[in-house]
Amino acid sequence: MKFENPILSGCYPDPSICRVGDDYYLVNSSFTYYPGIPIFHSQDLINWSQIGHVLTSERQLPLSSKKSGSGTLNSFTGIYAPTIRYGNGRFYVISTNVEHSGNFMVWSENPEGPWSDPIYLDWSGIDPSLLFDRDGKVYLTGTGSNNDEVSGIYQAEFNPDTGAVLTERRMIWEGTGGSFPEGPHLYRIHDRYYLVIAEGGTEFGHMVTVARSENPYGPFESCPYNPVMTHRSIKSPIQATGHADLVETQDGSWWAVFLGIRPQGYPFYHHLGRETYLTHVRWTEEGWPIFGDNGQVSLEMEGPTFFEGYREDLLRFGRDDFESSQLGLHWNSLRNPPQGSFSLEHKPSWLELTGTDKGLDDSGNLTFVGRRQQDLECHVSVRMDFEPVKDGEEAGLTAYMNEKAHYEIAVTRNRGTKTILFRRRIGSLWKVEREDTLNTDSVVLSIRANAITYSFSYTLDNGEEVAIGSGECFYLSSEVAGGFTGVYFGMYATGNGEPCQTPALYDYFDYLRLNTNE
Ligand code: 6LW
Repeated sequence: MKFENPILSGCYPDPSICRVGDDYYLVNSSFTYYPGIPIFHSQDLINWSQIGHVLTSERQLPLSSKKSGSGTLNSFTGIYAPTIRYGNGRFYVISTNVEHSGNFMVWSENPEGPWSDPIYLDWSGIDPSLLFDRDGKVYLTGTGSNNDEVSGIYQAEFNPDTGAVLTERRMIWEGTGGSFPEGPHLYRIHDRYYLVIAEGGTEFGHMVTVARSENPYGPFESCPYNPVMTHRSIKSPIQATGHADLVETQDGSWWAVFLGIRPQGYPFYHHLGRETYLTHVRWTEEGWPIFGDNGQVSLEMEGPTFFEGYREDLLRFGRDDFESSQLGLHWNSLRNPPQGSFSLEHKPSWLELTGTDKGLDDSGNLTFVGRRQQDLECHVSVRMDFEPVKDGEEAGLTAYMNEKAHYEIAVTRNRGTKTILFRRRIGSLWKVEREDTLNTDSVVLSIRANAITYSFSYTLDNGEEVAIGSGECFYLSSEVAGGFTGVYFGMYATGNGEPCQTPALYDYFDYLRLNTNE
């Protein structure tokens, strides 16, 4: 049966997967979004339901910078590429908290969690991975670091119970000469060790390369037809394919999850971030892997034999009316949420956001609850009550790439008058494009997105909809805004330099997909 790529749309980069019996688990990078490292479950590799997050406390996920000293983390840092593995009756997730504590590991006997406190590792570089070998040995593999090491993939033996690195750190493969050899995973397949890595950087030159050896430390023989998967310089709606992780299914077939992008316009840009894709993997008689159709993948491909169709209950779209006492798993805050900044209890069935002094331009902990944009064409809207009592207090709805690239529609107070504004922030450019007086208590704020433009409007209690402005998706793309994330639609509140005295109340958040054929 055919399936559609990406299998996880929106900002779900650097996927890693493991199988336990008939159950598959998958994790992604989460940068400075909190909770961190979303974890998904599937039994067919196509229908994925989020079962939680791996990092759900500030102890596990401190998102204040240790290194920059500024105490804040910009959106390009935080949690990079995790790896999930199962061994010795435990699930392990190993990852990197960039700008904070570096490489760390957490474990749990239950993938839904709770996960352990982080075990910090004496290991440099990023993209750490684990192999639980048949002889009981465990290998820690990762990228080189800036400590004058030759660029390549490094490895040592590892104790997963203590986090101790047991042997010297050794370079095991430099790759095929592409830039940024990273995202390594070591596998024991049949009677060989296979090393799968990414090269070329995570943009349009991205590729997957493979090498193998009789020994976990090499020497590694490079696959004669590397890169085994890339879309560089080919005409495809999917680009930047790379950062793959292999999994063998219960029926003995092989599959790979990996990241890719769906660029728009020309010159190409992508604003949904790097998404999670799936492809079949076949093996040649000589024992080399063939990813997809000779290294290329499509938006529609043949699924595993045990995939029997899409589950309707997993579609995370439609209305969230905040009836539950917990926020849904698809919601994130930006960095650790300020104490008391949001509540689902103060006014049942409403989400209450109380702004701090931090705003959307800051790299600190602002009051923000958002979800990934997962479709190029979609319509999001919220109904909000907000009565600012001081000039500068603000609450609204934002299309947010990072602190230097966001558009928002917001209710505020300006010289004693309640107003509604549309503002664009693009790098060092910042402008309130329009500001109208607002004479109603509640208002519906909307963003309509297509592949080119975000259009903002508000609807008054009398049903009158007012278009207030628009912004190009291009300026919120990774190519312009930088970084490794994708656009989030976020509800936010801020006092713009001092805490808000009044909360903003959100009655519902609607996410409607407008063109499911995209
Ligand atoms: C990830 C690394 C990468 O750790 O970007 O470009 C980092 N490739 O593999 C964040 O996604």
